[in-house]
Amino acid sequence: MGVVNVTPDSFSDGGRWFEPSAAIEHGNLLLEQGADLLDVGGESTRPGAGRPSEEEELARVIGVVRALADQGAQVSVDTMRSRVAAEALEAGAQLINDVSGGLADPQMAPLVASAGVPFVAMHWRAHSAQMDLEARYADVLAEVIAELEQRVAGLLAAGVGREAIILDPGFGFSKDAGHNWALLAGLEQVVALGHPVLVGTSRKRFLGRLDLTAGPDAEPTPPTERDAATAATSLLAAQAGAWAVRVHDVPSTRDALSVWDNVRAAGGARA
Ligand code: PMM
Repeated sequence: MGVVNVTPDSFSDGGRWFEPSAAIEHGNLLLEQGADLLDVGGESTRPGAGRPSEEEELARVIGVVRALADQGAQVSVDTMRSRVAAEALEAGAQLINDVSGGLADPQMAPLVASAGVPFVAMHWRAHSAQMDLEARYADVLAEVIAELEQRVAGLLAAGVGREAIILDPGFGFSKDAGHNWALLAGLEQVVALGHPVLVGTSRKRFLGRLDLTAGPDAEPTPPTERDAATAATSLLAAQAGAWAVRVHDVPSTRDALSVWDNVRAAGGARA
């Protein structure tokens, strides 16, 4: 899944594709580079970010979704708002990616139920302005799994089909670096819930601090220099059984996954 952020303020690619024509061009580049799915989003979810209005979010994403879908791309819409999701579906999106898993908008689950489309339910505790305050766990893996199970139960109760639900442990969302590493280490247990699992580690903060010997005040590497680390986490996610990885730089992750394909084809790796 290639990321098309139509935002002025994303942490990872800071407004580079904010103009619709630039976003569409970028989406086409990601497809050429081997993305199977394009995730179009108009709200930055970086920690501390404010929210755009619904009108602003619609203005950012709908034209881009329509243009890419009209060209035959598989498009997902990254939104927490049911109206944005509904209009994106009308414009040709085939999947809804909601980082709040339906918690931010009570109308989201009924929409997903009636539209019958695949829905990514990510582990989420609070909007960006508060999310770091909620990064408290006794056992992050067990709690994320329990909260994802609660989300599945809520979605099923709203009439969403079990087969429509894709889960995502929500790397970086109310998680500090240690929490993210623990989730990556235990990803197989998330996969064992029996739903397809989406993993979004791309360029996130914890990948900017890889040197275990560096002190807490060491300067992190800038987001655009985290693609090699992202390729490594993508490979680990694939090995743990993830269904898809959400990335900004497609070639580096594509190469990492091709390495795994080749090893598997040669019979040397666990499936
Ligand atoms: N991360 C971001 C945005 N959307 N969606 C899912 N399902 N999973 C994620 O981890 C995720 C997401 C934040 O990254 P960005 O600002 O670079 O898009």
